[in-house]
Amino acid sequence: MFDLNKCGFATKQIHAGKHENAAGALTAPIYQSSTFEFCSVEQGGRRFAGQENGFIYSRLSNPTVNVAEEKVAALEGGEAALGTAAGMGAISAALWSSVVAGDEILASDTLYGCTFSLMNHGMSKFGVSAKFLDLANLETLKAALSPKTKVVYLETPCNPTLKIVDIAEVARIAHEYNPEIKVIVDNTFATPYLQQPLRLGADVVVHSATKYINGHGDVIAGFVVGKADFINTVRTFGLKDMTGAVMSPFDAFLIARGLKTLDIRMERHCANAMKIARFLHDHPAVEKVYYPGLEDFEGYEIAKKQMKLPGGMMAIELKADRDTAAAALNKLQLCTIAVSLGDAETLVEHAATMTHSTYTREELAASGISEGLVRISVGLEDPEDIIADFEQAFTHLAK
Ligand code: 7XF
Repeated sequence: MFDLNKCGFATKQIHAGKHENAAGALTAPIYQSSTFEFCSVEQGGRRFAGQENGFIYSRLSNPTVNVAEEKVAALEGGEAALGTAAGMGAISAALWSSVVAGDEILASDTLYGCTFSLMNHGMSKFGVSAKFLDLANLETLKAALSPKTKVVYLETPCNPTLKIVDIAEVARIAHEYNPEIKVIVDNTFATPYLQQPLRLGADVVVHSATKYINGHGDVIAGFVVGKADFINTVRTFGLKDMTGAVMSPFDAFLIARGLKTLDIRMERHCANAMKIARFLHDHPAVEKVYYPGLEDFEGYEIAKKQMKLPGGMMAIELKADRDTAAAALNKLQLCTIAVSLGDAETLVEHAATMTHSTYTREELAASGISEGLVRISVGLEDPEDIIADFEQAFTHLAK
């Protein structure tokens, strides 16, 4: 038998999750079915009791969703993966499967707005406390670990400031303190092509598959990846009972399709982003560029160590007041003003009033998210055209 485990990334993204079907279709069919037939009452009982493998009901598992799950598990180097209806579904199912009232989550101080809100405003109502720390500072982490700590949670590069956290060091420090602590990494910005947190010592990876994993801006979805035991708990408790946020078979089909080109897309996103970051860095209208591929970016060295390439995401601050900056960005013609990221189209958004509007002004300041921060998801267009669009929009700053 051909051993897919020994194959390269491109082979895995195409061939993992092979599915046998009666017609011999190359592409796994969309099993748009909520329930599955049992050949007898006894068989149904055995499946519910976990004594026999097989499908039961699509809130538990579904053959098309399994294809996407197997691809993501193979690409992240995890034993198993679980597909969910959204990135937030993955994060909430993973967290509710990891903590109980009285526990504490130590989280990075810069996170996607709804992840921050889930911990800060949501889970806190149920007796789970969250402390937000600068995890780029390992001494801060050491000082904060306590017997109550059950999860250390981070994004790297983080949304929206691209802050880089040293995954291997955070995992080492957390596990030295208590091997039971789950280090959960949101790998949405990097994707498994650029960074594989499980291989660096993290326990769990979560994804918003809405972004690069699917890559075509037509799906909301997520994944949890990790050890088979944990994924089974998330599937049978966090997903089945706590959130019900299951991935739809059609979305799984689109994701399995999108994943076949993940490496090629990421190479192009990164190549485009590097060119655009250099252009913005040298542009007189730009105050600051946040991009892990620029030598003067704070996390540059660690990004180089743990990422294959610096990614397709960046943020900028303009040398202009907020209204003038907004008026100039409104002149963009090729780039689209929209949240989300990782699509073929270049997307530009204002973090403080959009993706991170769940943060108060004080919380934004504490997280290093400036009021003027503009986030750019560099698309797959010709980089010269993206640059020309920013160039023409910036001419409106002077007026
Ligand atoms: O539930 P979703 O699929 O939208 O994923 C939530 C999520 C989780 N982790 C990270 C790092 C994310 O960036 C997201 C979603 N972020 C979008 C954005 O920042 O543009 C959401 C648009 S409001």
